[in-house]
Amino acid sequence: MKNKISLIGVPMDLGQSRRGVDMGPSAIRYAGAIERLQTLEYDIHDLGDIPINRPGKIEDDGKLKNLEQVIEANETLAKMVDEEIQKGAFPLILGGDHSIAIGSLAGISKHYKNLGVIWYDAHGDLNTSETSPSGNIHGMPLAVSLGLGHEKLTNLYNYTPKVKPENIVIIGARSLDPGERELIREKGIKVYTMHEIDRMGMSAVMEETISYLRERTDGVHLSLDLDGLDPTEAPGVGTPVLGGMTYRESHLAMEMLSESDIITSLEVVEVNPILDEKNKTATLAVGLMGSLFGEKLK
Ligand code: B3U
Ligand code: MN
Ligand code: MN
Repeated sequence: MKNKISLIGVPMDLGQSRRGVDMGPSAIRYAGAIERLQTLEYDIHDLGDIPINRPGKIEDDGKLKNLEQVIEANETLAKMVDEEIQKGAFPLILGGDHSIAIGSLAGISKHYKNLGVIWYDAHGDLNTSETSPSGNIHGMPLAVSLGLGHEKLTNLYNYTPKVKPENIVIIGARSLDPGERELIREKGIKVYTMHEIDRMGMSAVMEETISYLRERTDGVHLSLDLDGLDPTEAPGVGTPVLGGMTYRESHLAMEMLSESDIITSLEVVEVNPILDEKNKTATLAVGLMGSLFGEKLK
């Protein structure tokens, strides 16, 4: 892993309907993210939070809620991420809701021929405005990155698609809408649902994931949605789904990724301090970052 890390906060809550996830970057910083990585001897630069054009009254209906604001924030994010990679830094993006993955991937993917993506999440985030049951853009970023959905989203940063379906691995899925299931089947996207994790164990799931991505990609973005974990351990998320990955399984996954050294960018999303218990979920997120960045090996 690169020694230089650029941290970018994205206080965005407009991609879904529960307020509070805009405070995610503060909560994760407050839980000691920077100190944790400094202890591991990384050279970490906190670039602060990007500005979000957040209206006083937030529109909460429609097919693509707050589309213009989501686009604007993601354009800013894409540009910053792109610049930091050009400077040779590892981008570490703190959300915010998962709609910010649209901007992260737009800034990252142009630096790779075959960017791999690990989507650690209870959800597939593979809806389009047509298939979405909610109109929430945080349920769409993976589809958008495949080039599916509203043209203003798919064409963000002036190119599409950002990722190829065969370069994606979804881990922890247990809440998939009908349109998402169809897309997974149609595109042959690799998914380890909770069923596979229970049957195979996390160790085998990660071994397969790592060797699969190592063969076909030249960089791997880890998109870490905290609702991938079980809500008993990560209660501070907007759309909790029972039966998720445990604290131990998640640390094991991060440690195996650390040993493999395949991860080239990271985003941590969906931490909602209002719904949390004493910053438990943000603290868990920082612990997972510690494991991913090599705590065990130091
Ligand atoms: N699939 C549903 C629910 C959802 C997606 N992502 C989250 N929730 N966090 C949707 O609204 O698209
Ligand atoms: Mn998600
Ligand atoms: Mn999710």
